[in-house]
Amino acid sequence: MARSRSISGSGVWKYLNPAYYLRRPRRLALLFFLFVSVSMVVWDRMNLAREHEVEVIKLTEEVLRLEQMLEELKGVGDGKTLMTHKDVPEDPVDVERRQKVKEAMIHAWSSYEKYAWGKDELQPRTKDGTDSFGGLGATMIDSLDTLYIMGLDEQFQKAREWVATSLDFDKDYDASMFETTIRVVGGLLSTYDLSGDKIFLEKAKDIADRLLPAWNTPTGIPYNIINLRSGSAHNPSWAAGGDSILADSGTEQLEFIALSQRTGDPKYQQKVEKVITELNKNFPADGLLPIYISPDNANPSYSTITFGAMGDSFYEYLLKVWVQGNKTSEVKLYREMWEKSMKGLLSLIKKSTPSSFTYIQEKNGNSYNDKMDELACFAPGMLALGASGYGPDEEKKFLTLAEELAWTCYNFYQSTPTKLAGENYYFSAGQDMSVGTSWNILRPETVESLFYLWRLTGNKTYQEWGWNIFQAFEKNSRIESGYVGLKDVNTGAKDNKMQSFFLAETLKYLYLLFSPSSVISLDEWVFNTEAHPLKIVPRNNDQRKPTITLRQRRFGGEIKG
Ligand code: DMJ
Repeated sequence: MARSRSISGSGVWKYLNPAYYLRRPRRLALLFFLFVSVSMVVWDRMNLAREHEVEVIKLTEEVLRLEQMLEELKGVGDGKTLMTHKDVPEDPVDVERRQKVKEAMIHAWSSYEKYAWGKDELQPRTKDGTDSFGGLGATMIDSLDTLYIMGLDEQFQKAREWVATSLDFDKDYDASMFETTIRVVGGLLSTYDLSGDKIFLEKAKDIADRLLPAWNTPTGIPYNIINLRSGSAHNPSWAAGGDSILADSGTEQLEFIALSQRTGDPKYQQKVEKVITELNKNFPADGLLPIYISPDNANPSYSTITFGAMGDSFYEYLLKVWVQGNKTSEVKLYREMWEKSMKGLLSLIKKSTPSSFTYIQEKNGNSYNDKMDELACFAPGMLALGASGYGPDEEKKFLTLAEELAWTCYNFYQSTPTKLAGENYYFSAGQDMSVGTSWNILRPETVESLFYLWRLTGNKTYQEWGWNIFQAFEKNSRIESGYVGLKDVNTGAKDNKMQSFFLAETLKYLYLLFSPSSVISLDEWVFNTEAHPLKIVPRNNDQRKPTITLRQRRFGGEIKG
């Protein structure tokens, strides 16, 4: 026993002794071979396990995606297709801020309800209403989708009853076809898309039919004023040489294309698309058009080139029709024209001194003007929305430009004693920006851009900036009977108008700034220039049949993400 123990003991130890192998090279080689083989098997197994893990993750993601699709399909017909469901936990700060914005909407709406029901706009200080748009209930219609999105059910139902029983477009009134389209046609169509309630589509068709004769000009570029009863149309007397205004003539495409899609009648789409093909005939290489265009021969007349007043939404709609048309080859022309215009926009970009604020100049002939309207603060949002259609380098360049311009626009607010922006700004060497026209009429453009930048970059800074602007409105513009603009952002002196776009746009964009991205997802909706979201549906050139049918959504609280 003692002997065998010592043999087996020395047998184990000798294999662990390196000298044993040095004396036997063949065994050393065998050992090395064994080591390499085992290592390869282990390495191979580990790789396989890793590949499996990746595969499992991919499959889990796919299952989640399919589950989500199933959820959405289950919602078809009860209005739930209008939103995407995602169980993402919400930041409690966002929830609280969203509530505050909703409360602001309740205050604005109940003031309108109390003092100006059915009128176009509320005059909060005199506690009455005024018909600034011919008595079309502009604030009522502009507010419908905001009420709906915020889940203000009772208010929405009461407004719906007014639309069904009291809204009458048969008015001997010379209306702006631009304002009437973006507020009334846009507001009604958006509410139809959200609710599926046919009354809104019927009314949208009624007013659009009254506007249609405005396009009966030698070129198809519309007259900008039209009598809602007689259909007689003309241009405003103050416009140069009886010309049409660029923004007023090129900002009906989204609404009228949407109307053709929803009614199955191509006539609306044909009228507005003709304007773009006409303007494209002599479209300059830099894509910049002066603000006055002849409806007789489509020639631009010597006038300002601007991304501010009277130019702005023409450029916005070139991009948005491309988005509305699912970015397909059928709407390629719009994207091409927009990209040309963005080349032109780059040629107007300048930096201030000493603080290097990026701004967009205006141009007249060959001379540049260091002035930027607050209205042009829609441009950062437009650039952010359009950036993803470029290749990676251009995308980055335009997104960076959007962020720089948003910083400038935010500073339009921050640089005044009330922290509310004036109407326009001048830039001069060594002095950065100074306010020109110093009123603030509750405009939305900067918060609109902050909304897009927040959605598209996920950078919470934009929410903070939006929150600061909201607080400045609360502090300076809120009074017991609604919200007013300021006559002067330096002194805080108040005016007497609650603009309808404050409820349509400013409060809606602020509300969405603190809502999950799935609420009115940018993949499914496109906002018109008055912030009325229109559902993106397949573009159909054969429009004999309606391309979408929506049933009415049961009301039950705010639209959830
Ligand atoms: C709104 O009617 C629209 O946003 C339009 O495009 C520009 N003017 C106002 C808001 O400032």
